[in-house]
Amino acid sequence: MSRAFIGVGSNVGDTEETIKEALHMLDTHPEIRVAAVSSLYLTEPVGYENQPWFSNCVAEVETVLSPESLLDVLQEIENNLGRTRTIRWGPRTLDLDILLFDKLTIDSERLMVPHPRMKERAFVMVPLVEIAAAAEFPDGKTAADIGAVLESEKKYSCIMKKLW
Ligand code: A4P
Ligand code: MG
Repeated sequence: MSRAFIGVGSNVGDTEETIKEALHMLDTHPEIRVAAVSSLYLTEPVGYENQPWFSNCVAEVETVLSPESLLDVLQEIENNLGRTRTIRWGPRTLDLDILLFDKLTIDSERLMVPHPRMKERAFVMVPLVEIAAAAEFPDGKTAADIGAVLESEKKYSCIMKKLW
């Protein structure tokens, strides 16, 4: 059994409903169990700024799937929930990213774990620290360690509002 963390984001349509539905689909998958979900945060868009604010949360899952098979499931859920995306970092109905998968480092064309941009992103790190401050990266650093770096760089307090 592996433990993974999934970053969940949405900024098109009824974001809260979409995210609830996505978490339900994950949890009802026979080979995935959702063990914890963070608060839902309303966050300022990062990267491409001329778009609506995002709803973001992080889910901890237990799974017997390989990382690649977990990614297949995430992409199927994104497609089922009608994801439309035309601009990189632009608006999307649903984005499901694998943040961490056990303590593995994966660097393939299809999958990079830990997610390459997560350490600089408060919309990922704040919810991750909330549910799993002790979660370890492959180098042994914890989510709390990375969160503390963001905080010291004053990036931790990007505008965020708790929705749940
Ligand atoms: N891929 C590689 N590694 C992974 C991984 N760890 N998890 C590949 C999931 N997918 C991974 O992803 C493109 C390809 O990345 C996939 O086919 C997969 O093989 P995508 O989701 O279709 O494309 P994208 O959304 O443009 O890229 P990505 O990487 O999801 O974007 P980011 O970097 O996550 O940025 N601001 C706020 N406030 N909140 C947000 O949630 N999200 C983004 C998206 C930008 N700004 C945001 C937010
Ligand atoms: Mg993605």
